Amino acid sequence: MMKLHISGNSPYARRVRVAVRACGLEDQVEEVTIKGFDHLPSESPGNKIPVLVVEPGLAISECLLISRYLDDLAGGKLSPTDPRAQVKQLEIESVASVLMDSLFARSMEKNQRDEASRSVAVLKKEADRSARCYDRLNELLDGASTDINFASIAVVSCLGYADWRNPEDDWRKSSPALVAWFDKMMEIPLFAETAPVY
Ligand SMILES: N[C@@H](CCC(=O)N[C@@H](CS)C(=O)NCC(=O)O)C(=O)O
Repeated sequence: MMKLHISGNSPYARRVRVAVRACGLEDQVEEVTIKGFDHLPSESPGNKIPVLVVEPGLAISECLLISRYLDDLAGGKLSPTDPRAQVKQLEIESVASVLMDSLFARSMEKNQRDEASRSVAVLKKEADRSARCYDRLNELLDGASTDINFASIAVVSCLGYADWRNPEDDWRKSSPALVAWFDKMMEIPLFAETAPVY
């Protein structure tokens, strides 16, 4: 059994947790909730989650790489085969990846630094970056299907994280098409059951 080390509210881990379910690999991947960053497996030199320990001494980190590996094992369910559709999905997934990093960077700046050492310039730069990403996702997901794929997994995971850690973004206000799409996605059990709890 492979072991996927996670924390319940991590948006990066959520991408993999959804991929495991969408690929039907629950019987091959055990989720292990970390007890803290001092307790990560030795196979994770970066000391970040998610990390997938495939077997003792052999592990993959980075949510994108872990998800691709699992999807390959499952025979490729999460990416379209049509080249044009593939590019469109990669665009969506890439914008969502940038947004996730931007949300996470701001969350770290706000929650892991005392007020005196917080950088207003970094917070502003990242808030502007996030705003541009919401706008683009609002265009890209306008009328989109509710298919489960790498792109939709990435977008749902970062919007769920934004609601928790960056509620001041109020992305729903300026992104009506994204709201309509996100609300439909959240009716799908694998998204509902992996949502952050706070
Ligand atoms: N690029 C990594 C980012 C993973 C990441 O930053 N995870 C956070 C938890 S949400 C973490 O482990 N943070 C610990 C740290 O920054 O030291 C990925 O895509 O998986």
